[in-house]
Amino acid sequence: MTDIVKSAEVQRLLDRASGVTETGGNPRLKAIMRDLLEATMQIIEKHDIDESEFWQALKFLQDGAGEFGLIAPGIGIEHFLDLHMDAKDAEAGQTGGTPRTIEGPLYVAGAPVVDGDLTRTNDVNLTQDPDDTETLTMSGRVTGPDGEPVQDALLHVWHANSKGFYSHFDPTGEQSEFNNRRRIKLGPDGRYAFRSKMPRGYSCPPGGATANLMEMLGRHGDRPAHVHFFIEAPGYRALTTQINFGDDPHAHDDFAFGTREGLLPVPDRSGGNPDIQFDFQLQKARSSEDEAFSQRPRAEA
Ligand code: MBD
Ligand code: FE
Repeated sequence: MTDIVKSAEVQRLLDRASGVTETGGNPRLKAIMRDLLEATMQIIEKHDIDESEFWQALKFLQDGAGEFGLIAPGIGIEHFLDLHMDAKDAEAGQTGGTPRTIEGPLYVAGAPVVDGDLTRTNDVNLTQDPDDTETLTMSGRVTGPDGEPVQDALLHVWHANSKGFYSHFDPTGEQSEFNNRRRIKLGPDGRYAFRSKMPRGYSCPPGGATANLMEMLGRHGDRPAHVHFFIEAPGYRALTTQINFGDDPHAHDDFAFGTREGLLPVPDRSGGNPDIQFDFQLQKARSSEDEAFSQRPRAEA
């Protein structure tokens, strides 16, 4: 009796509201909008959502708009995009190599490019600000599908400081621009090595939209300590990934669902400070599009 979404009247409403009965506009957007509206109506119907709830939900989205980039990983949608891309890759036979995982909202374009060709340099340091914590060292190789060294790769690295804050987004205002952010230009052997200050896991800003939502869902808003990477190199498919510290208490309980099998190295602390040896394997690019990162809007500095 109250299941009216499939009625002729509501279906006509959906056609008109999404513009599919008009000649102008963007056909793809129209089709997506129609399905989005219909799914929303079905949820309203299924859960008998009333006016108060609907407008309160809109107010939550309005007030929380500044945190959409954080809500998206928090509710698992950013991870789902990875799973969707993985499934398409599997169907196309484009598999293998280091798994992709979420970019997250805290990349900043324009980080300093530093020489990381290990035949010329042996000290790449990401941390320019004082940070009273252990030094992290990380090194390894970037190879292709056959284990061949990837030449002239650009390794973008970014991570939090020991308080769990990222430069450019630090609420304390204490970090200088691009602290713990670099683009490392590798040499012909594909080897990389850098040092920085050990990051702490990220937590959602207290009192913000994401933290409030997590609380209402009975969840926490914490991530394990982690280091983000973009890798780009001529002839290879661009990779967005991150390593999460395998010995962090949240290693298997990441609020953003960014941890994946194969991306959870446990640091070697036998030398006193944490050291991670980690090799990246890239896929070959099948087109120039493969070599580029997504067109996601990003912060710039
Ligand atoms: C982060 O540092 C992060 O990487 C993600 C995905 C979400 C919030 C904070
Ligand atoms: Fe992060």
